[in-house]
Order: sequence, then C-alpha cells, then structure tokens
Amino acid sequence: MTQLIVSDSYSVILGLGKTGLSVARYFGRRGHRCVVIDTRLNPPGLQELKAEQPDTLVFLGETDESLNDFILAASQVVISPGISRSLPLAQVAINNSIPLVGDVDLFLQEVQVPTIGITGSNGKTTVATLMGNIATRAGIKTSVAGNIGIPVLDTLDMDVELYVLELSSFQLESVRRPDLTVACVLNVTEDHMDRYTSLASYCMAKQRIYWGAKNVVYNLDDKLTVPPIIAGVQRSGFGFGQHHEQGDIKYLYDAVTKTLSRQGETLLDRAEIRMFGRHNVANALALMALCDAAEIDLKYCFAELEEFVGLPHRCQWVANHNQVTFINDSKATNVGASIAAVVGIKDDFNGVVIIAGGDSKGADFSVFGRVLAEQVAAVVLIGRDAEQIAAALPATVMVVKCASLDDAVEQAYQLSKSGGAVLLSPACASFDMFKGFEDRGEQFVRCVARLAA
Ligand code: UMA
Ligand code: ADP
Repeated sequence: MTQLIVSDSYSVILGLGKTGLSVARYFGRRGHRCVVIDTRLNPPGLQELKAEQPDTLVFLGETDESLNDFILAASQVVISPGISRSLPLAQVAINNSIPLVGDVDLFLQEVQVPTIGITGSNGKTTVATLMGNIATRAGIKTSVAGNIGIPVLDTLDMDVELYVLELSSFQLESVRRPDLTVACVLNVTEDHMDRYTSLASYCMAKQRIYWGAKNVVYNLDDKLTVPPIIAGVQRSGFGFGQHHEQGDIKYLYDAVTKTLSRQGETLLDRAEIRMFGRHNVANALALMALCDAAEIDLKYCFAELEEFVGLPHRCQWVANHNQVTFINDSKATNVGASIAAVVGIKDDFNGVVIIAGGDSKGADFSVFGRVLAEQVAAVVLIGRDAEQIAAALPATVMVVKCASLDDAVEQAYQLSKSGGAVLLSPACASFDMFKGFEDRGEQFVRCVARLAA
C-alpha cells in the first residue's frame, strides 16, 4: 500500500458502475479520499473517474487477498448494489467490523427533508414515478431517484423538498437503518434467486425498509410485506376484498362496485384510472396510502391517475393487426410480474398468447406453469432458459419454441384468434439475447411492425 493511503483516512468503493462513480464524486465533493475496486476490467465509470479524479487509486479485474489490506485500513467500505455481500472482500470488511454500507445508507445519513422509500418485487418504478408526479402536482419540489436509474447521491445537494426513492433489495441489504418518513413494500414474489439463498433471505432484505420508519404502507393481500408492529408507527394497508386488521388505515378495492375506498368511504371509480390491469389498481391504492402518509392531498393523486397511461415496456399497447392486439410487457423480468400481466389483461381479450423466456435468474417456474395452463391459449418460448419453462408446463398446453423474436411474434400471431392478444411478458431477464429490457421491448415493437407491413 502507498504511504498516502496508510496515513490518510479513506473509504473503499466496491464497484465502478453508476453507483460507484456517484459515490466517488460524493467523496470528492467532501474532500474525502477513496480507493475504487471493480472486478470488471473495463467498468462503465472508468473513463469519467480517471478524468475527474486522476489521483484516485483504482484496482480492476479479479480480486484476491492482496487487496485485503486496503479493506482493513479503510474507515468504511461502500458496496455497489450489483455486488453480493458474499464477495470475499466484502466478507473481510464484515469479519473485521469495518462498516460495509451502500450509497443509500450514505444518502440517508445526510438527507434533511421528508423521504418516501418504495420497494417490492414489482411496481416500484410505476409507483415511484407516479408518486413523484403527484407530489410535483401538489407544488412540492420533488426528486425521484434510486434503483429507477438515478444514483441517490447525485441528487443529495439539490434544492429538494421531498425525496421519493425506488429501493431494490440489493440496495436495502446495505442500509443500516433507513429512518424513512414513509416506507412501502408493494409485494414480494420470487426474484434474483441467483443472488439469494432463499425467498426468506430476499424478503428480509426488502423488510429492512421498515426500520425506523414513521409511517408504513403494505399489501394486505401479501403476508411477506407485513411490517413489524412498533409503537407510534402509523400503519396503512391496501388490498382487494375484505380486511379487518385493527389499527391500520385500509385502502381497499371492491370488485363488485369497481371502486376504491379508504376506511369504507368510496373515493374513486376504477374507470377513472387509465392504466390497465388489476395490478395497477393495487398500485393506485398504494399511492393513495402513500399520499395520506406524506400529507399530500388526494386530489392530486386522482388527477394523476386519470391521466397517466403507464410507463413504456409495462403492459404497453403496441398495435392492433387483423383484430389481434400486441402488448409489450418486456419489463416483466420475473414470474410475479408476468402472472400479474396475464391475470390483469386476460378478461379483456379472446385468448392471450404469451411470449416468454430468457435468463431465468434461477427462478422456479412451477407456479408460472400452472397459471399459464389455466390462463393462456398458447405459450411461445424464446431464450436461454426456454426449456426450463417448457418443463414446468403441463402436456395439455400448446407450446412453440423459437430461435428469434421475429419468429416468436409470427408464431404467436398465427396462434391467436380474432379479438385475442399477443403478450410479450418474458418472466425472465433479457441479457441472453438483448442489451436490456428496453432493447427487448423495442425489438418487439419492430417485429410487430414488420409483421403488419
Ligand atoms: N459488477 C461486477 N463487478 C463489480 C461491480 C459490478 O461484475 O465489481 C456487475 C454486477 O454484478 C452487475 C453490474 O456489474 O451485473 C452492474 O452493477 P453495479 O452495482 O455497478 O450497478 P450500477 O451501474 O451502479 O447500477 C445500480 C443498479 N444496478 C443493480 O442493482 C444491478 C441499478 O438498478 C440502479 O438503477 C443504479 O444502481 C442507480 O441506483 C438496475 C437493476 O437492474 C436498473 N436493478 C435490479 C432490478 O431492478 O431488478 C435490482
Ligand atoms: P419494478 O420497478 O419493480 O420492476 P415496474 O413498475 O417497472 O416495477 O413494473 C415491472 C413489471 O411489473 C411490469 O411488467 C409491470 O406490468 C408489472 N407490475 C407493475 N405493478 C405491479 C404490481 N403491483 N404487481 C405485480 N406486477 C406489477
């Protein structure tokens, strides 16, 4: 180690992607030294860091024990969300009581204004985006950041009155005590099973969001979202049907009257929400609860719900060709999201043909197989782990495997009936065939255009 490092207090940054670069910039602004380590040879933030902080030490490529001394002499280690805490260097920090924190932890130590945190397996980006829009409508200077794509520390010194943070389980793992104004878990279904040893450990990471929160918002229909009962914490629950949990403020959807209520008082008709699908009714209920907890007038929430048509790649209408509707749900990168899409749209169409498959991330497709057998007309499979989904489908299901997305769109169209829908909702990550979920969704749109030409 250089003399410079031994004599100075410094932090180690693990990872030089978006997060690592934002952490290095944050330390730079505060005149604090850092050492950066990334297991990739050419991480995304390298050129910018070299240009902005030429004196910062950077170690790239496979890590080994020779780097342990840098960890042992550091005042803290800041780990990027894409790196597992089981990485040997991270374990060195843990075993030697050196704080191993994430960028969100650093952010929350400093933030001075109300902060809403939103997590869940699905719906985070939709709800965080809408929450930001609603608060802005209410005249509050709002910043939406986090897993949505904007590293939280990049927004720290801005003129902001309210932060809305989309938080992933990866980020929550490395937050000590969030102490949020409002903390929300939308739902917990299996995801990232290539990183977690069990659904329980994934769920525990999500539940960390509740620590120290003044208000908690959870899903009454999903046990894994239920927060611990703590004196003085205001609890709000949202869900479908009847619920009698005492002490909670309840936001419920009545499928008979098709209305959304708070504590039994009808507040909104389903027809006034422009996004489609049952899961978006759940998102609307969550937003009502979040607004009340953050003391934002519900009139701004209703105005937003009446206008917002949904984000791209999330159950997005693409085209209608010869009475067949094409829907892009490329953002469905796990089983829970795809099930929500299928269940949410199937009553609107004369049969749904789903295009699924990709990188499974270690998922268990048994429930998915059963749901598809009941709910869809046919299954068209693409991608590396197509065979795993095929194996989970009962023999009665019509299945076609395709080598390209173009072929999949063509086959799905051929299998559709008039009034039916072709739904791209892969239940898998995209990196085996595409640059990301946006690329997959955009290519789907182009395939549909070629088919219809
Ligand atoms: N990586 C290495 N070696 C390293 C560091 C990273 O191989 O030393 C790999 C990771 O395994 C991962 C990739 O590089 O595959 C990116 O990891 P990162 O930690 O450098 O990621 P960032 O660029 O900092 O982006 C992260 C979030 N990425 C992840 O959690 C994987 C972004 O969420 C987030 O928008 C960004 O911080 C700003 O907060 C993306 C994501 O995929 C959208 N999130 C997952 C999800 O939504 O399912 C959780
Ligand atoms: P996230 O940021 O958690 O990935 P998004 O809002 O980007 O969530 O949506 C991801 C996928 O989940 C999309 O396919 C979308 O249709 C679906 N989805 C959105 N809200 C919900 C919900 N409340 N429950 C289940 N699935 C949902």
